[in-house]
Amino acid sequence: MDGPSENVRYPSGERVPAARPRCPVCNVKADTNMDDILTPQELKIQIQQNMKEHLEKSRKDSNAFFKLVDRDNDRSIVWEEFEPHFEKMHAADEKIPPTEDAQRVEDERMMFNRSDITRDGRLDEHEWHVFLHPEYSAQGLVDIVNDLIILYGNILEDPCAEICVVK
Ligand SMILES: [Ca+2]
Ligand SMILES: [Ca+2]
Repeated sequence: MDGPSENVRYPSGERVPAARPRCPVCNVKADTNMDDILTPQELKIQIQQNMKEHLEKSRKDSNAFFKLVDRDNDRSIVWEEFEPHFEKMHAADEKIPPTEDAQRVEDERMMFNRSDITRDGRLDEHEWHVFLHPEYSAQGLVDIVNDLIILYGNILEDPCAEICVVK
């Protein structure tokens, strides 16, 4: 802890309180006045900046991925164009190849169709971004919350379900 020792006293004799402990992450750019203390306002500004940067990066990445997946260059992606990429996207973090897991394919297809805001069976660049990053869409957030409610509702109804989810 930095700050005055117990021997530091005001002229009145009252002990000067020790400074707050240094924030271990205060050397980050969020501490705009460099006082080693993050105020709620500094933190809020940094979080907003991080979200903006993440959104810009995710848009850039999804636009590059869009061009790769859109084989016929018609500026829209149908499920059949995406499906060959599905396994590659998730192969590293799953024991069973995702395309061999019928439930996994069904869930992914549901997410694909859910992102098709215009309901024309194809994802344009905006819909594609919503598909890859539902957290940036109001409807995507609602869908995520509803999925969690259903998931945890099922767990509460079936005491065995939690064990199954952990596996
Ligand atoms: Ca296409
Ligand atoms: Ca569409």
